[in-house]
Amino acid sequence: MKVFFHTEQLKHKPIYEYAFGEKIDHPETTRRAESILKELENNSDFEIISPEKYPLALLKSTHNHNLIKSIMAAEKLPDDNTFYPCVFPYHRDKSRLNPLNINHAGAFCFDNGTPLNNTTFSSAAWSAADAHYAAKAVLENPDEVTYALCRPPGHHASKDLFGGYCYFNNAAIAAKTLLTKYKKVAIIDIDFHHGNGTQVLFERNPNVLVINLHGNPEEFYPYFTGFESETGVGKGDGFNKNYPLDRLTDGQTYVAVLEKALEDLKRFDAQAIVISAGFDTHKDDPIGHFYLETSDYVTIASAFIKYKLPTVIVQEGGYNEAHIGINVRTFIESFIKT
Ligand code: Q9C
Ligand code: ZN
Repeated sequence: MKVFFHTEQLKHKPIYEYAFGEKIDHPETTRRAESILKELENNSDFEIISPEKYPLALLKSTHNHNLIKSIMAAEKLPDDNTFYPCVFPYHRDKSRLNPLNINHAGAFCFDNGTPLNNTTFSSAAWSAADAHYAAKAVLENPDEVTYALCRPPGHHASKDLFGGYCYFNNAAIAAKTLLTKYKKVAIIDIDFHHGNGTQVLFERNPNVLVINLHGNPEEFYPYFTGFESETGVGKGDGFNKNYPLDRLTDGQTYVAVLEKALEDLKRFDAQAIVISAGFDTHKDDPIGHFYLETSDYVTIASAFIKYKLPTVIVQEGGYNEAHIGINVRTFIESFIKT
């Protein structure tokens, strides 16, 4: 299996965040990617490929140019300085906006857990590159499932807003790449958190079906989106599906809901899929609240494999550094044709 990863992605190192008023070690560490790499390196089932260049044109067609400039503005920060947006102008007054002023980055951000430093742009751009090249590889060879080891993750980022440890929406970049060949693409988001960014990026698009399984937003981040009533907008109505699940949902319940949810792939006539794969659904995840076991990722993979569709797997969350590597390997190796 082709695995896409660039070492620049290890430069962005958020140190802390505020969670429920407490300063905590930032969960989105480089050790997550290292744990995954450790499981995939020196294993003949996996070929780790460094993407050639980052897809600037795709980034610009997916995100507000001033959002991109804002994240780039942080490249001028000194090494020991990290900017935490914490003022979010609700009116987003464009007349005052100067994307080169780092203090204005809050105009493009929706929480205070997604800091900017002088390595953030590069790491996030190369993370997006993984998703783009993984999708390109599927365009060339539709029978081979590919894996983009994206980090920082992407599914909380929308056109105008970064947040939730996400800067650029990697899954959206993969989907857009697939759309150059396939008319109908589905994104299935199995991260613990609702993929609010992915939802809003495609909510008006009837050619992209977005399916999301996640912790009930009444109780869990991102709180304001992920309800069943969000079904898409305008022409896209009917092409967004949310499945909020209870705290401590186990593998059996999870897979039953997933299998039901995936029946829409047939009705929609999906020609290719992107799996936004978060592993913060594991029972030992420090920030997720489901109760999945490592073996459940095999069953989850089987639910997808049944559809025999060209597939790109895009890494999202998963914060237990001891387990994430094994969980990722367990999941993705299930897709290798034998
Ligand atoms: N300071 C992903 O799994 N916690 N993101 C917010 C606010 C955010 C998780 C606390 C959790 C985001 C990709
Ligand atoms: Zn998550």
